[in-house]
Formats: sequence, C-alpha cells, structure tokens
Amino acid sequence: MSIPTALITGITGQDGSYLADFLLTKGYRVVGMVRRSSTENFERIEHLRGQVEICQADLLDQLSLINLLRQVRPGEVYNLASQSFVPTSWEQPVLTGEFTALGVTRMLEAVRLVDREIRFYQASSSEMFGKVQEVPQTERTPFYPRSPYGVAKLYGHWITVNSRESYNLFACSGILFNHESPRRGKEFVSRKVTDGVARIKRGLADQLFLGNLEARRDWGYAGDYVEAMWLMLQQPQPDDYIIATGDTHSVRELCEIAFARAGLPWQDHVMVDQKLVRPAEVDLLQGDASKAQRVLGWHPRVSFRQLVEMMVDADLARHAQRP
Ligand code: NAP
Ligand code: G4F
Repeated sequence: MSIPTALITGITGQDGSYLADFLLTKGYRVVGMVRRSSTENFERIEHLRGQVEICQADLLDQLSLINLLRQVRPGEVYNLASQSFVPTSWEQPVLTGEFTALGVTRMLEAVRLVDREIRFYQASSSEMFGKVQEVPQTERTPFYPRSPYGVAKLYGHWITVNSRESYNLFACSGILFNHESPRRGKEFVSRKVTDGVARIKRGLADQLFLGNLEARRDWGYAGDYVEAMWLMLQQPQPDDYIIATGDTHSVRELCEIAFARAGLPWQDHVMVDQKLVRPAEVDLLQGDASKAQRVLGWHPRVSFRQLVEMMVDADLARHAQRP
C-alpha cells in the first residue's frame, strides 16, 4: 500500500505543528508549505526536522500553489494558513482578505486544476458567528461576523461549500471554536495570560494589561482539534462540522485559574487597558459539536481547567530556563 501524502499550509503555526505531529503518527508523508521569509520561523516544528518536508509557496501567489500541488501530489490538503489575529484585521483589512479569504479560492482553484481527487480541509472559524444569533451555535446557526477577519473567514467558508457544490470537490469546512496550547501565539489572550502569569511569578513583570474581561469563549485544546480535521477527510462524503467543547468561560475566569495555578492573586496584577478593547466584540461563543460527535466519533479530551493549567505550567518551566 502506498504512503498517504498530506500537504499542510500554515505548518509553522500552532495548528499546523500539532497536525503534523498527528499525521506522522498515522504514517503520512507530511509536506509543509511555508512562505518565503528572511529568517526561518520553525520554532513549533523544530522537533520534526527531518520528518517533514518543507516547500515554499504563498497563498498570495496562484502559480506557486499550482506548482506546489504538481510537485507534491498530495491526497489531502489542509489549508490552515491565514492572517489569524483578529485585532490585526482592523489594521490590515485588505491584506487579511487576500490571505484569509482569496487565499482559499487560490488553493481551491489549484486543486481543481491539478487533481480533483484531492481531499481539502478549510480552517473555518467560530468568529463567523460573531454577534451570535443563537446559543449554542450549530452548523445551521446564521452567521454575523464582527471583524474583517470574521468576514474573510466567512468568504473562505462559502467558497469551500461552493466548490463542493459546483465542482463536486471533496471540500470540508471545519468551523473550529477557539483552541489553545503551550504553542499558541503570545498575542492571543490565553497565552498572553499564561505567559504573563509566568513572567510575574518569576519576577520579570508585575502587571498584565488586558482588554474586555467579560468576553466569553468556548476554549479547547489544539491537540484534540487537529484530530477532528483529519477525521473530516476520512468520511465517505465531504461536509462541514462544528468543533467545540460545549463549555464557555470568560477572560476573567481564565485569569482566575491561571493566576491561582501559580499561587498569585489575579486582581493585584491584571489591569484593563481600553486600547485593547475591540471596535466590535464577539461577546459569547459556545459551540454545539454534537454532529461531529455523532458522525466523526470526535470528543474533546482536555477540559478548560486542564488546558489553562497545562499552559501555565509550560510557561513557568520555560521562564525558569530562560527569562
Ligand atoms: P497561527 O498560529 O497564526 O498560524 C498561521 C499560519 O499561517 C502560520 O504558519 C503562518 O506562517 C501562515 N501564513 C500566514 N499567511 C501566509 C501566507 N500568505 N502564505 C503562507 N502561509 C501563511 O494560526 P493557528 O492558530 O494555527 O490557526 C490555524 C488556522 O485555523 C488559521 O487559518 C486560523 O485562522 C484558523 N482558526 C484558528 C482557531 C484557533 O483558535 N486557533 C480557531 C478557528 C480557526 P508564518 O509562520 O510565516 O507567519
Ligand atoms: O484570544 P483572542 O485574541 O481570540 P479570538 O479573537 O477569539 O480569535 C481566535 O479564535 C478564533 C475562533 O473563534 C480564531 F478564528 C482566530 O484565528 C483566533 O485564533 O481573544 C479572545 C477574547 C476576545 O473577546 C478579546 O476581546 O479575549 C478578549 N481579550 C481581552 N483582553 C483579549 C485581551 N484578547 C487579546 N488577544 N488580548 C487581550 O489583551
């Protein structure tokens, strides 16, 4: 039997690194697409050197994607690359649209041109629900994005659905709720808090400035969520799925658990900075993943408390080694 080949765009990101770990355990040949940069940004996949192949291409460059698929000949494409930080999408809305919206079309067009048998996964987002129209959110909940990022992801979602319906491509959209890990970028609130806790505990800082403490998210563990991506592409038919824990917690609760893990009183250290409050907020996300549970047999394993404590412990260990 031949070895299955998966192409991951965004392999240097949080999810790309966990998905690469997962697919290697499944016996895949894993190829990661990276964009050209003057310095390598391979920290999250450093442990996979020699186990994954790295190729250069860019979501902004159509021909580079076509050539990449011709060269790699993947059976599965996981399109994880995007401008993924919501606040930046107000600062750079056009660029966000180019990567996060049109980038999906470019990749789908490359699939259509090179090999229509490729199974395609699109990294869609609960941010598309924005000003939520019902709680909890399901695959049938109407969308109402609240940021240029959410709007761009909505385009990516619908072009994926449309390519399935227009061209019969095996294209799936995974609507993933927030998922975190010790590999999360430090600008996202979970990691900002756990890294902040560790810095305060080690005497490297005294305060942590945050925005809206009342925002609620359905936070899960990235290591659990990448399995769902793979499961979607193993089904007989392509479809769209919500991936979430079903629980929701506030940023305030995140702070309580994270600071308590390090034995610190959070109220003494957390300050609200109005500059970090967003022009339009997503107040509450809570997903209903019962379709994924029923069809894919997928269940989250790590609870919110376990996740936050895992991240605090990792940051405490990291700051103990190198401040
Ligand atoms: P991340 O850590 O920010 O990683 C984003 C990746 O995209 C990086 O590898 C980045 O490469 C790459 N990238 C950006 N622009 C590119 C371009 N023009 N060409 C090629 N590569 C490019 O994001 P993540 O948390 O792993 O999320 C993965 C995907 O899932 C994203 O699409 C995100 O929007 C979506 N998503 C995430 C969550 C979540 O909670 N994490 C939830 C729902 C959906 P560099 O290393 O070069 O910057
Ligand atoms: O951690 P966040 O920046 O994540 P956000 O905006 O929910 O987006 C993440 O999840 C999406 C899925 O729903 C992904 F599609 C997206 O790519 C990304 O991975 O902010 C979470 C909440 C927000 O309500 C924000 O206003 O935390 C609030 N928050 C409060 N203080 C803060 C801060 N967020 C950040 N980043 N920094 C703060 O200081």
